[in-house]
Amino acid sequence: MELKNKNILIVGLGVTGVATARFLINKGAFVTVADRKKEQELGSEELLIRDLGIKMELGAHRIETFENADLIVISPGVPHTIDPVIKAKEQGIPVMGEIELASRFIAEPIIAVTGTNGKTTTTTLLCKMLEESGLKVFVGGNIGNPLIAYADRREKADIVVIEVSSFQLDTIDTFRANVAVLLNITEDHMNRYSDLNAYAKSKARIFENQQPDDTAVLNGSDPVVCSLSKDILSRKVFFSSKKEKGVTISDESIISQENISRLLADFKLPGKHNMENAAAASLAALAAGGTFEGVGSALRKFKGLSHRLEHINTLNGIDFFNDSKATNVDSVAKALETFERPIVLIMGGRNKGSKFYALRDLIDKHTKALIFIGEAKEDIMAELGSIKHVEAAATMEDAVFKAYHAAKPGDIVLLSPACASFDMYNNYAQRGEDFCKAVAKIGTVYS
Ligand code: UMA
Repeated sequence: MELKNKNILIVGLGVTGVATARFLINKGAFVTVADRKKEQELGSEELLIRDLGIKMELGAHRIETFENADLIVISPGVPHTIDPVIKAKEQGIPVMGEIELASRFIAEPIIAVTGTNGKTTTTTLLCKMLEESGLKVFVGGNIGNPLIAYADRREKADIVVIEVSSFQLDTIDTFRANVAVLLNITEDHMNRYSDLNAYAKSKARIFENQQPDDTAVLNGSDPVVCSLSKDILSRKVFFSSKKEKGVTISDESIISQENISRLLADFKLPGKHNMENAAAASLAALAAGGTFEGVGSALRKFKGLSHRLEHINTLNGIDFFNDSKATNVDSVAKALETFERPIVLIMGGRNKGSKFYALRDLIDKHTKALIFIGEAKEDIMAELGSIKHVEAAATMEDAVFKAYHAAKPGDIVLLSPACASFDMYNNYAQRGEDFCKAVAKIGTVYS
């Protein structure tokens, strides 16, 4: 693909836009970056790229700029359905996402992981398994490190592992994953997709360009994933998890049933969902050339990631868990199912168009009190308020103190919001850190 002297428009100036701009400049393109934010709303990191000789168009998007480009590269957070993009496509101007562009410049095998929940845990674990097998790995994508940064790099890895979101899959064309993993599909991002079917179709695009010698790793316990598997051309391997039976696999072309059970016996993170993530990562790693020993070693060492059912402290016999990454209903359901003890649940934030009532039965069974935070307070209250002791909190600290008073020794206080964090924080990590800070304060006030 020739980029030299081409007029290329990048839409969105976040981490993807910055990395794409650097890549394109290195390829000799004339680059313009458009972002609907004003200059004063952008960070210094973003504005630095101006020094590379890049044109910036900030504030509202101008249709002429889109129509005058030779190619448009859009960031994942920019819907491919916005007016200027549609108009440019009508004029025959090619539009692609950064994953598509990057993949055209990558010769190494690619393993891609998608799903509604568990992507980052699985991607990280998979990377560790391959590293423990002696391979040099690049890990990136939706995890926070754009794939285009790898395409731009001189030093190459043996294998590329990426987390991909539905947003990124919406703008692929020829992108091919040698091993593709689909963990699960439940409702999420309903403020961007018309319904679950549209969202699921976007996720299934991870298999779109696979060939018969590629591998698809699929969750056989997930009905939506199973319904999408008919059209996949590559070798399909399903993993299924049952609480009593552990994980079973559909065929032994990658590893025997006995050996996968032996491997997973060494994995200690709580919850059925984590066992599914571990099974998916093991199958993908082995399909991509990882060794049995390497996979086993990573499974034994893996301690889990921050903000995902992370145990923070035990105070007065009450265990505090930070699950700030749980931004949709299904991930909260998985968190609730993990514990046998009574839970005081802190939830809320910015509503992503979720159906909170889907949590009614689980909340009824597992929780003793609910504390609501953020913008979505009223929405959640309307759907769940009648079933439990409920309180609204003004801040995270207020929520954590209220939760502490509602709990008894032996109970669990769980932050698992079912909402995005953007009403109160820059991201879920900042929200999780605020929760930890409030837990630490309880420690000092009541110790
Ligand atoms: N913007 C426009 N016009 C629009 C819409 C947005 O100009 O119509 C601008 C915004 O003003 C903003 C920029 O686009 O300045 C943001 O672009 P972006 O949201 O794509 O931000 P990046 O920093 O490039 O982050 C993206 C992913 N963000 C999203 O998908 C929303 C990051 O995933 C990802 O880590 C990063 O690329 C590297 O690949 C985040 C995420 O929340 C973590 N992902 C979702 C999830 O995991 O659920 C999918």
